[in-house]
Amino acid sequence: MKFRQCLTFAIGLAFASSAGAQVVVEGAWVRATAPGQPVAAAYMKITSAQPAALVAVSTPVTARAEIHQMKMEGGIMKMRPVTRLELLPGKAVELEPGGYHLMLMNITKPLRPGESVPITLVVEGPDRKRLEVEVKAEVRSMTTGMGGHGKMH
Ligand SMILES: [Cu+2]
Repeated sequence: MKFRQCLTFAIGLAFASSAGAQVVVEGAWVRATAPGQPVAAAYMKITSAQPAALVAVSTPVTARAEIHQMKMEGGIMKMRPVTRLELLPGKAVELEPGGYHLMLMNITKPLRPGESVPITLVVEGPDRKRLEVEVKAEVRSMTTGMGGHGKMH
């Protein structure tokens, strides 16, 4: 599985910069969906060199992609959309299961393991200038992933 891991790393790394901001995205992945399942969560690690904020996301697989936060509130796991996810300079922000994630809603076609989903992150830099970061998120199933044996074909 060494080769696969290298490949994942290569396609999971995106880098974008402008005068206002410098953003690195690592390890982007999307959870595979079952047929008829309308939502998928996407995860990644985002690091901005300067104070910035993730303010919007978009993807060709759906017209409705949101930034979500998952949080325990009174013993219940709650999920809510956020309009702005602050990126502190040099501090990696992890979008991971149980925390922040990107939510792709109203998906009409299942996302299968091994595919990749292009996602555009809109990041607002300190000068309020907006920067678009293109990410390719690898689709992974819940059962494969860490240490699992994914079917190649
Ligand atoms: Cu969500």
